[in-house]
Amino acid sequence: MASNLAPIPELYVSYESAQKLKVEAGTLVSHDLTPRQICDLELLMNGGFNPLKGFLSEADYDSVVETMRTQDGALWPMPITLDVSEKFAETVELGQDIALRDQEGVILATMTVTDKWVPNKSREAEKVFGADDSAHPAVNYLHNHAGNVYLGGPVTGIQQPVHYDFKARRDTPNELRAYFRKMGWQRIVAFQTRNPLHRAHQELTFRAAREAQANLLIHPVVGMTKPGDVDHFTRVRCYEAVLDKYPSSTTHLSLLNLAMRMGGPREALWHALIRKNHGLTHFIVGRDHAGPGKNSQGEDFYGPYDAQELVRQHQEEIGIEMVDFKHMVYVQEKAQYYPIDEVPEGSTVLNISGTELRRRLAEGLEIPEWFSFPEVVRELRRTSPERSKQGFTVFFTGFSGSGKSTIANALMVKLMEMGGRPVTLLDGDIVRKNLSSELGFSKEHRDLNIRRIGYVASEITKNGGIAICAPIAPYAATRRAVREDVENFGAFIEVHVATSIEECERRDRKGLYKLAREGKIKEFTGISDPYDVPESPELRVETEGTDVDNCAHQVILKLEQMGLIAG
Ligand code: PPS
Repeated sequence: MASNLAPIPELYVSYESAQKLKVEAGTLVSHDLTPRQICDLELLMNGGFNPLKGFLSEADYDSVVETMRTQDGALWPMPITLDVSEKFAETVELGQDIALRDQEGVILATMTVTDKWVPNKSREAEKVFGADDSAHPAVNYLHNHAGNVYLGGPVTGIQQPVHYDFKARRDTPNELRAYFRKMGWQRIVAFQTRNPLHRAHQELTFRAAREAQANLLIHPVVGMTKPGDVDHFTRVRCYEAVLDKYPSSTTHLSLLNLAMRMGGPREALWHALIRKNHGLTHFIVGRDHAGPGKNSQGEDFYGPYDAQELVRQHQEEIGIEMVDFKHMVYVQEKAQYYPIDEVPEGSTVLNISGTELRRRLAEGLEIPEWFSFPEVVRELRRTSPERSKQGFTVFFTGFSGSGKSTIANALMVKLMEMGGRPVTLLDGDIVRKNLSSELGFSKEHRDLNIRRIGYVASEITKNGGIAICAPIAPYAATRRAVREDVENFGAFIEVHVATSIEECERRDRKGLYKLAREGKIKEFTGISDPYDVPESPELRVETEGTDVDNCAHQVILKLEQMGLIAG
């Protein structure tokens, strides 16, 4: 299969029209795009999502969810939707143009709203991602981050989102097509990745290029990947570090600002379509492509080769050839990588999983040269120092009067005695005095309060400090959101201070329970407002019959066990 490298349609208007539109759009209702929507919009505008002309209409959305095709029959497995809040949706009428802006308020596009509807998110989760299970990152996004109303309609592109990093390595589909034309490349195989390249990947990409007799495009995703992945800055430095291991006349590195959904088979198909739009003729699909990890029962969401199966069924229609690969493993006796099904009998197979790699980085252990390149390991160690040097957050949750603050204080003193990292205590009362003085105790205000705490804690964690938080934090979904914020940068240790409501009320240190019973304080947690008991916190401490010192010591032991403080 040789490529057709003619330019593909974009949604941008001319430079002159864009200048005019920018001024005219000043009067339009504005939607501030989320980071994921910015990624989607960029690929809509530059033709990466060709043939889509905008965010999906309701009919196209239904059709894509149910059949993986738009209404007019075009293969499109992933719903590209503009989710907004109910409040914003009320300000928009059908037929109205709205301005789509980035997070700094810069206008990127306008959209004529042709459709507005409340989606059935559970159906979307079941059909697109295979299960309505929030352990799936995209399902979690759908239920806990995405707005409840979808807007659909054609998009008029004004300008690309601004990127300040790695500018020279970012290419639109038409820029890549032009590059391939210039180089005279006819057959080009794409390698999609969200991980640093280790030796197995290099071997796999070499083999793929050889098998397909094609040039190689390393095409990593730098938009949004799976929560917990190595950040794209580090990864791109890693890719650059190994680029000279490839022949420069046949290999190119280009960054793709895609927001992945980790949708396995459907996602693989989507990736193939995106690569076709970028002028590729071949596409590598390995084991567990775009896999989301385990479901809430601890099982895989998809079979390891489901993605290959689905792409195989549609490759002809898309016009891209799949290069499928089995899992690559290192064979010690041969000092070489082999696909797992081609390993010579009786030989010793070595493999380091992603989890094992993270453990070795976290504990400062050796990472052998057969596994990765020293240049890559050096970059990874710069970003992820061993655990006992990283920041982390201890997040206490429990009823008012459960003893959170007292234990948190004791823990702070113990950690300060050990030294090494700055410690900050974000106690419920202190936060409400300083960060959240205008907030009350409605669900909305509590969520805001906890998200603020989470934001500060994640910044502290990122910068190598220890954040100790001690709010009530009654809602599981909000605690999870904070966990996600923090885990981008370091460990999150949820400690449930499991004092019963009866005991808290009996102690009633601040006299608040009495007032709550008398109805003088409304929405009081445990009395007239709910508390979701943490299902699987890192630690649960019982305060009845255990003194404060001992409770704080249990946290210290947990931290030691997790490698966060040197033993
Ligand atoms: S939340 O839900 O996490 O935002 O609450 P938090 O900020 O931790 O609450 C801090 C203290 O506010 C006092 N207080 C109440 N608690 C619960 N419900 C109601 N309605 C309420 N009104 C005031 C309470 O003493 C909390 O203090 P702690 O430190 O938990 O005892």
